[in-house]
Amino acid sequence: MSAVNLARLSTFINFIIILFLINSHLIKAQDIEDDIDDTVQFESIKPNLKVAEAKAPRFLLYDVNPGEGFNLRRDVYMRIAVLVHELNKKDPWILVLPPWGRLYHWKSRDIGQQERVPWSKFFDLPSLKAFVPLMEFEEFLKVRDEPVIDELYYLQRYEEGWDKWEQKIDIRPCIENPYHYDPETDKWYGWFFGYDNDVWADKMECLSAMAHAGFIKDFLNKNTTGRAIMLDRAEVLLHDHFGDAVFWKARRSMRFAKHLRDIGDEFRREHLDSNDNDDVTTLDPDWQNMKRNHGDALGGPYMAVHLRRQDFVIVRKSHTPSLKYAAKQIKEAMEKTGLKKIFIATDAPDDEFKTLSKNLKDYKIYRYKPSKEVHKKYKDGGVAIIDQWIASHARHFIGTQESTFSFRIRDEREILGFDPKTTYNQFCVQGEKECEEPSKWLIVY
Ligand code: GFB
Repeated sequence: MSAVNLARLSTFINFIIILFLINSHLIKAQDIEDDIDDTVQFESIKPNLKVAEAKAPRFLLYDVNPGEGFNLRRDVYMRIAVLVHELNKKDPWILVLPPWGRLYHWKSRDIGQQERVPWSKFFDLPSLKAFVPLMEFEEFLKVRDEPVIDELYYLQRYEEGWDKWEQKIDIRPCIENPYHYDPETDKWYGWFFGYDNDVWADKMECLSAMAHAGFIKDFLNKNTTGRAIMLDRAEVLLHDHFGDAVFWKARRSMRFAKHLRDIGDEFRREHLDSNDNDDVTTLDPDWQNMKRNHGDALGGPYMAVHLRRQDFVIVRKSHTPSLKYAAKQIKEAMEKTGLKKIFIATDAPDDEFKTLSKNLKDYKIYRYKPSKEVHKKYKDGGVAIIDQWIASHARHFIGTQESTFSFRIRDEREILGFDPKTTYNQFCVQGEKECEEPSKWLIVY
C-alpha cells in the first residue's frame, strides 16, 4: 500500500472512532431511563478517556389545588421552579410542566376542550428552560416506557394544627385523598391533568408539610428513590425567598408566548397609539440580558385598569369596589394623568361592563375581545394573557386589591422598567379605612 493510501486509511479509521465516540455519548445522553450512577467510559477504545460522570435525570411533577386560578398557579410554578433549580446544583432533575386544565374561571363553553393544554400555548418554553431544565407532560410520557409516576405525595396540613410555625414534613395518614387505589392492578388512579386512567402512580402517600419549597429537597434526595416523583397540592409549599434575585430570575423567565404578545401588540398599535419604540418597552431577545431601571419605560398613552369581578364580588367583598366607585377612581386618575384612553381588563360580564362604561362617558374605553378563531385557539387562558400584556404596557395602571392577576401585571411592569408610581395603584372601596398603595415588590437582579 502506498504512503498516500496508508494516510487515507488512517484518517478514515480515526473518523470512524470519533463517530463511534460521539454516537455512544449521544445515545447515553438521550437514555434518560438509565441507572442513576452510570458512568460513560471508553476504556476499551482509548485508555484513561473518561467522558462524563453521567447521572440520569429524575423528574419532578406537581399539581395545585383544583380551585386555584391561573395566576396563583403561576406563583406556585415559581416556587417549584426554584426548588428544581436548587436540586440541579447536586443532581440532574427535570421539572415536568403540569398541563393546564379544569380551571374554575375558564368558563367559555363554545371554544372546545380547555384541558390538557400545554404550557407552550401560553409561555415561551426556551425562556422558561433558560432558568430550569423542564419538559411538557406529553414529552415526559414519550420518554417513559410506561405512563407511570413512581411516587406520588399529596401535600396537606398537620391535622392537629400548630402553635409555632416551624419547618417540618412528615408522612401522615391522609386527611382527604382524591386518588383511589385499584387492588387488582396495584396502582393509584386520579385526575392527572385530565389524563385520568391513561396515567397512574405506583405509590401514593400523604405528606403533612409546613415548609418552604427548598425544605423538601432533603426529603426528595434521601427519602425517595423513584425516577418520577409528583407533589400534589404544591401550593402548600411556600416561597423560599420571596422577591430575591433568584425569585426574579424565575419570574423573568416566564415570558408569554410570542403569538400572544403579538396579538396584544397589534391591539396596542391599532387602538391605543402604543408601540414599543415610542413607549420604550422593547424586550431584549433573551430575558437574561434584560436589565431595566425604574423609569426607563414610558408606556403607551393610555391608562389600564384591572377590575376583578365575578367571585371577588362575593368572596373579597370588603376589598372590591362598586362599579360606580371604581369609575369615580378611574376618572380621578384620568384627570391627574391627563390621559384620554382607558384600557379595561376585567372578568366582568357584559352588563357590568356597560354600567361601568356609562359612568365613564367622557373617555374612550377599550376592552380586548378576541375573534372566535383566536378564542378557540388560545382559550380563556390566552385571552387573559393578552389582557395582561396590554395592561402591562400602559402609562398608568390601577389594579384590584389581592388579585394575583393584578400582581402579575405589576411584576411585568417591573421587568419592563416602569416607575413604581405608575404601577402600584389599586382600587379602594368606598369608606374603606385602610386602602393604601399595594405592597411594592421591586425587581432585583
Ligand atoms: O388569575 P387568578 O388566579 O387571579 O384567577 P385572582 C382569576 C381568573 O379569572 C384569571 C379570569 O386567571 C382569568 O381566567 N380573569 C380575571 C380575567 N380577571 C380577568 C381579566 O381582566 N381578563 C380576563 N381575560 N380574564 C383568585 C383565584 O383570583 O381569586 C382563586 O386564584 C380564587 O382561585 C380567588 O378564585 C377568589 O388572584 O384574581
